[in-house]
Amino acid sequence: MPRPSLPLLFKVATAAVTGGAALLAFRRLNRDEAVVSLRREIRDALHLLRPVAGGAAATPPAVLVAGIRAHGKSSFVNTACRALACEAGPLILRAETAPPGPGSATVARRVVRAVVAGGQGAEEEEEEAMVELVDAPALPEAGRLTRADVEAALGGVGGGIGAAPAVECVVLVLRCGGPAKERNLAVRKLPEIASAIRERGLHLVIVLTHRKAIKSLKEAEDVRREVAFRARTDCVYFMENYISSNTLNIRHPRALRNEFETHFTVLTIIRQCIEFVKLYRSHSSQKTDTMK
Ligand SMILES: Nc1nc2c(ncn2[C@@H]2O[C@H](COP(=O)(O)OP(=O)(O)O)[C@@H](O)[C@H]2O)c(=O)[nH]1
Ligand SMILES: [Mg+2]
Repeated sequence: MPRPSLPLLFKVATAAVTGGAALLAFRRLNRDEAVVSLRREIRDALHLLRPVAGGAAATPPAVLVAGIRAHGKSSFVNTACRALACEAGPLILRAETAPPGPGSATVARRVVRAVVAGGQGAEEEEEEAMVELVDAPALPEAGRLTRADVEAALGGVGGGIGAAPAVECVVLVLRCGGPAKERNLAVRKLPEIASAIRERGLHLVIVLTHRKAIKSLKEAEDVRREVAFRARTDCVYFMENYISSNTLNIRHPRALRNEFETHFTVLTIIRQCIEFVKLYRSHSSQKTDTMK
């Protein structure tokens, strides 16, 4: 049998490389489009959100980001801000984070306004859309955590100049990496935490950070099932936050690469929160109507 000539082999190899590159470019385009359309959906949902009972039309939804110290609450806030604002380049911290160890960077309740970037090439002047993320001081360690701590974290009714807004939805941040004993202890507290949140008429979303620490699909499914069962919710997401140590460079801050998984997950979580806020507002206004 005659051996294929070298130019033919070269042509086949070039065609294979070009085909592979085209497939990769197509996949990247599809992913970019998915993120852009999710962000557009968030903007539309925010514009359609009904006002707080008796409030101004433009009140942004207030989402409490709660959880135990060093589980990634502030990092979640920073990740959400980056994805909503469609930022590239170095990671900008809106909420201060601290490396693992004693002491937390978040000592006071802080409201971070996450602005949603406008549509690409949108000609007309669009109203600004934003979500208020409340970065709360940490809940005590799982072993000492009580229902009263959760109730205190949810705060009062809000209002007043400079006061944190009243919470309308809760994102509960839980680290899925790290010592399994610590995680199991926190997971066992979930029924108590979830019921304190629900008693306030609030919905909750659970975010399992440090996703890359989960080694197998089976482990992920086991953790997800356990968390969903204990907290009685299917709103459970795995996420790898953007963190500043990934941009460490001895000469200058390095640009952080945006990841499709992180962007898409955090935007999905925010979209879900807006839906829960919508439910919460319509329920509160029904209650106000029946009391009249
Ligand atoms: N690898 C990894 N590190 C994370 C993640 N989220 C947070 N961290 C790191 O965990 C530490 C504590 O995070 P921080 O957001 O300050 O926790 P907080 O106390 O709950 O607000 C910081 O060093 C972060 O860089 C994550 O998803 N993956
Ligand atoms: Mg913090």
